[in-house]
Amino acid sequence: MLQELIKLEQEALAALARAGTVDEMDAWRADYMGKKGALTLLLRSIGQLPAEQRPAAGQESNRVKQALEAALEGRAEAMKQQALNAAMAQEQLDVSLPGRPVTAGRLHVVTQALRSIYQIFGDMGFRVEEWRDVESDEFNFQLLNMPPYHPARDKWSTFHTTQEGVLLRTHTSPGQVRTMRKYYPEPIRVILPGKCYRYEQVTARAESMFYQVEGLAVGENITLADLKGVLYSFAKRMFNNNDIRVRFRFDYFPFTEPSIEMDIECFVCGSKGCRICKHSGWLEILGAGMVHPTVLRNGGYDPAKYSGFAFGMGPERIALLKHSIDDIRYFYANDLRFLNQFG
Ligand code: FA5
Repeated sequence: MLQELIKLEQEALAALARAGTVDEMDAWRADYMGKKGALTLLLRSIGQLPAEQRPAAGQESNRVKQALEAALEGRAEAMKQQALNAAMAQEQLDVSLPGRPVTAGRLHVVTQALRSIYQIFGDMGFRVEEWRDVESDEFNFQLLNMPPYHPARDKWSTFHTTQEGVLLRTHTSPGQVRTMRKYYPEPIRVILPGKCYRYEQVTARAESMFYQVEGLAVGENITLADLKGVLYSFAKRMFNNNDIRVRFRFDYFPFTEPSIEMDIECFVCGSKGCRICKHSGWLEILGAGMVHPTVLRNGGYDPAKYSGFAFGMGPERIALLKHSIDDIRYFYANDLRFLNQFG
């Protein structure tokens, strides 16, 4: 028995030395130490030995078992070390390689224009308020003095949704009544930036998705002169030019009375006429007017006591002018060669 144990030990150690992979080591463990392994079977047979031989055989078999377990552990450790050394040799860090440049992001040119607008109106005491892109027909049209079938609705080619009375806002003006209802009876001075959507032909000066910044002031004794003063100060600061030429012309909006639009001299062509200014030398950047009494009433303010002005400007149009860009479609075409030129 003792001879057999010693023979088994030598054989097992030799086999272990040949095992070069984890699978081979698992097979070795099954061959010798598993349920039907050679050592296990030998240990089981000790019970059948004559009583006087059993203690010596038991002792020796324990020693062999421990020796094999220790050998297995040592072999596993050696293999781990080998794998680590191989990996380290292969994956050496080459500190002389140049690093990959980190490309810094920048603000989109329209975001820059929006932030300048917030800054300028912020300095004049206007706070920023945001409303929803998906609007109701009620706020986009009805409360702005455009009941169903009002012909002025045609001015805003609309994306309707499959849900009756729900649409993508065509302008930021629905925020006027929402803001009045929120702040009544406080005086109001807010700007309402956000995206607008129009189902119209995309051209060099018109996108189907674009930003507007609405402005609204409501209080006592607010006049058209206040509106013109605010817009003119804005234009001077936005274009960094105290001598900037602007012009106000009468316009029509159902929700303002009187209504005006503000044009700025076209910097793109130096007022000579180009496709951006439709060859007129002027570019319309906003519509505005005195808040219509019906709209004031819809917002909760009594037109006998309160008055107000409102305007809606297009930051993309302002960015076109500011940077002498001749096509609005560049803004959202996501061409970095264009966008990287700003900021
Ligand atoms: C309006 O949308 C009115 N809600 C503006 C307003 C507000 C009037 C408050 C009175 C009181 P209009 O459709 O003209 O008006 O658009 C206003 C501005 O948004 C335009 O001057 C222009 O700068 C910009 N804009 C309009 N349509 C587009 C478009 N398709 N692409 C880019 N900018 C546009």
